[in-house]
Amino acid sequence: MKKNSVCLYLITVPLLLLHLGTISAQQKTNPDSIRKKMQWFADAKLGIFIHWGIYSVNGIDESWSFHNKKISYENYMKQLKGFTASKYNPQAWADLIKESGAGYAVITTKHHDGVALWPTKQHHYNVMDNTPAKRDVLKPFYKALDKDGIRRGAYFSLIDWSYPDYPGFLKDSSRYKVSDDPRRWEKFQHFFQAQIAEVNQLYRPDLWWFDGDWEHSPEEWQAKKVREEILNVNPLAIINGRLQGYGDYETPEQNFPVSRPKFNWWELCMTTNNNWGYHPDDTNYKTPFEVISIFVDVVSNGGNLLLDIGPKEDGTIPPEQVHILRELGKWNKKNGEAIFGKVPGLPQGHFYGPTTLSKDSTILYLFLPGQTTGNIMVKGLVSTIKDIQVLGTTVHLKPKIVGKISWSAVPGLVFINVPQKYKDPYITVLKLNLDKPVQLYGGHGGLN
Ligand code: FHN
Repeated sequence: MKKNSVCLYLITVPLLLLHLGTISAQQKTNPDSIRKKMQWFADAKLGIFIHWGIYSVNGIDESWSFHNKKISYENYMKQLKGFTASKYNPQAWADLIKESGAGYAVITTKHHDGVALWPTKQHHYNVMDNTPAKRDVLKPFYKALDKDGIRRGAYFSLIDWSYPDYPGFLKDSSRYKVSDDPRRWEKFQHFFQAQIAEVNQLYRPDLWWFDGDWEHSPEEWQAKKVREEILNVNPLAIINGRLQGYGDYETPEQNFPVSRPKFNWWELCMTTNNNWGYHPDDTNYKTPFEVISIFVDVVSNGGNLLLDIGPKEDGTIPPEQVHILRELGKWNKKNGEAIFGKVPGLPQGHFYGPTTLSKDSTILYLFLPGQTTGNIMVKGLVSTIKDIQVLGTTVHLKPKIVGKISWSAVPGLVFINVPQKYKDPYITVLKLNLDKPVQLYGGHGGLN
């Protein structure tokens, strides 16, 4: 018998961190300098995104509908007269978000159409002065989030297609070029930065979610200064990666990464149907099962999910969206132990499905894709399994180790039989307690 050393790799948290690379959005931000403030975000895993604005009056594309000339600008702005917030119940919103299991919420303080949801002093459209809502709709929402212990996020569009000194307007026409009229651009710089300062002073968001940075360079946005001024007011504020290199984390949108992103922190923002804002003609809703599957996959790959809802102009949330959030919440209540405060799981190849680990990597969670029951298999698990529990139940299962050769250090295959009757209506989770931090065999088989 030849005694070869086996190819083992320990999955530990520090090792995972070593694998993380630098990325565009964090080029200017040293990951070590922000690691501490990012912890709540990394542990939260789920956020709820809210696109609420005058576009919900007609139920059309947020801002893009006039930019892309599906409606004239004049007719788009007529929606100001229909934004009532007449049934708005910010505490009910916060409670629903809490029920979903989310740890943070991000609301559109202002979209590309320039209409602010707070009473801006910058002489520009806002729901207090220009709509029948006639009030600051952000303040009571942030207060309700505070009450429920949910972190407060502020989406802020850098683009403002309504502001007379902003160059961009319609898809085929703009007002001017920055290089032709730098003074005019300076006016816009003062304006948008003053609005950011207002939001910062009024609500002190835990998280800034910028959007639209693609229209101008870091220098034109004065991105470094914008970051510094936010952090001067709240040094712990987190800034998303849409500030031309001055953000803290990456924000893939709608399209899901297949291989594990090498980002320090990332968040997939995704709609519940096909649109961000309220769109009654869009009935293409993801099912709770699809949303939970995507959520689990994101978390197992080290990311967060920012799941969007689009309330109506009166402040009610479409029932389909309420349903998705409630089902997600039910699942999280039962299975959330495998999600919140956990770290990405096994590298690909060990298990046909998503996995997560406890921070000390002595607990491995397996998510059974679809409603898989029957025999599942784990490959290359060197660590000994002390216990297997069907999460959210008192059921414990025994593994069967298959194909272990007594004199080889290569581990056998682990088979676990999961009876049909224990399956979760969405995704079943198995909790494997290991004898020590997880150790894996990553070789090519054979004798070593
Ligand atoms: O243009 C916007 C869009 O309307 C929506 O707000 C999304 C949300 O991430 N962001 C922009 C496109 O990237």
